[in-house]
Amino acid sequence: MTQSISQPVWFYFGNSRGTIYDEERPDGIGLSHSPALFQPYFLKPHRIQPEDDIVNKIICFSCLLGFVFSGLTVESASAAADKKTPNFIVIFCDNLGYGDIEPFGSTVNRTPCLNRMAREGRKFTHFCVTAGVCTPSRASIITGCYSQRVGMHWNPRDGQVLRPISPYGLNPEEITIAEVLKQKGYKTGMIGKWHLGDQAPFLPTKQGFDYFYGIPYSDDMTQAVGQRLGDRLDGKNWPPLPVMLNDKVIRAGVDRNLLTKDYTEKAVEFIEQNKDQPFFLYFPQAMPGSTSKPFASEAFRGKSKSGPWGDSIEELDWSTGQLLDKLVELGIDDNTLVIWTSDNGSPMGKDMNSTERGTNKPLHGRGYTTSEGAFRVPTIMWWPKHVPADTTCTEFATTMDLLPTFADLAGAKAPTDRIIDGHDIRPLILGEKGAKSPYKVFYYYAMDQLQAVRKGPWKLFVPLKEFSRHPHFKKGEGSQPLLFNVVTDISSEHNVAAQHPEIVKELMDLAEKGREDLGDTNRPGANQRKAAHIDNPVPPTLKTTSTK
Ligand SMILES: [Ca+2]
Repeated sequence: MTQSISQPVWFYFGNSRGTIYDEERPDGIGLSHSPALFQPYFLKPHRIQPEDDIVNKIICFSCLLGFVFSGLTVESASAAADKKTPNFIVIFCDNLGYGDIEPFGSTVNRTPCLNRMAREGRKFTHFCVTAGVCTPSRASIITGCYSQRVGMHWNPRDGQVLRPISPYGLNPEEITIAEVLKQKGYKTGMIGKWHLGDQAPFLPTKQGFDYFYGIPYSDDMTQAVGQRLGDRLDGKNWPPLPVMLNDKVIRAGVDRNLLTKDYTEKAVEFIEQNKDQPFFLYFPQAMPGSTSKPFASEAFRGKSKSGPWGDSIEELDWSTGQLLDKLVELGIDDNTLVIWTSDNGSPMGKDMNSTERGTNKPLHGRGYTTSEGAFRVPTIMWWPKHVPADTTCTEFATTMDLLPTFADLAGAKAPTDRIIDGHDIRPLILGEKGAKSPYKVFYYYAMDQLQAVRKGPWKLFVPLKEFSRHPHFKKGEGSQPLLFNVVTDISSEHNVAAQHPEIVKELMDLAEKGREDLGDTNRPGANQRKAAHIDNPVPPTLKTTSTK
């Protein structure tokens, strides 16, 4: 006999010390609470001076690779690069839910290009991100680590996602996918939403990217929102949305309706320019994003069956088609692995049956939580003649796996001087017979709080005395252990904790190991690293970035 768990109804815009951010609700709960109230554990930030950055990087790479990392070395590596070394394109949508596209069951949004991508490629149905929100999820995909590992899960100024003019950023000492691939002479580009630090030492160009075009944070963090915040979060100094080219702001303010179109044109250009050498394009799209009414260009606006949310998704679909078509046209399609996924599940509307703010169905729960709907993201991999066409991988894998997998495919070395949480999932991507998930355990954190653990098909929500947000319990009531078989019970409806005490115990023990390693509320983990911090952050504007 199983106990049925109902979906709690709660207000979906904010949480107590998080940053669920919506431009229409600048007074969202997340912005009004002092983080100090919760006394969370926070690592003392590593302070760096901007000019130390390059030195740090050189030291770091020298240790790792055993040679001095210089322009000349990269040049030689490039010349020697094996022509067969694959290109990598990672398309990372924002807040797009599991059920928002046709290959994963949408019946409202038309996604012909993604249908084609799935038909010619491989769907991953148990592919997870490491956080229900932007910044920590992005820290993981780029470093191959839990955000708690690299200190990007929370900070006392911003909460769980960075806001403009934050003194915090991904530590330049962390090694990103771009830096790993630079070992092999890859040309590395990033187009879109960064959200791992808007200050000069934290920009993509300081994390291994040769080229950056986009906005250093979320496009919903506009000057108008900042004005409404006033002194809070330095809101009154938030600049017009800074569109950056490499280290410089080149436009102050942007028509957000044109973001997908603009980013797509830049991505196609990047592919054309680098077609004759191995390249890595990290393409974090801005849409559908954190606003209740996402943006789309005129060709898509008002055209879908699910309002602005659907319009933006249909334009993202078009965008993907443009890239795939370009690869085919240039004859490099069978030498390019394209991965399409999302940074976390959709927030969903007040009415969980509506698709007006996306849907994670048939998975349980909203984005911004530790639900399956927040963590499991619709993922398609495409690499003609390599990734088996029209197949599905049901094994568990995560965004943390991209770094070690790309390193392996490129013949580069993943870092060995530090813990990397991801695994090489090449056998899963290539559809090798009998390939299994390399994960012995996976942890679901909400900021610094461990809420759930997965092993095999089992996901256990550990009991908690208090929490700021929970996908199955209301705030203030505490939580009981819940055990779901997330493979057979796709909607997490049947708590079978009472039937499987031995599995509950095993997962509770694994939870404790996770806490020792990655920490928990008011408890540091033994193997956490630090975010970086600078003392005097400045708004990124045309003026502040015009001179060095
Ligand atoms: Ca997001």
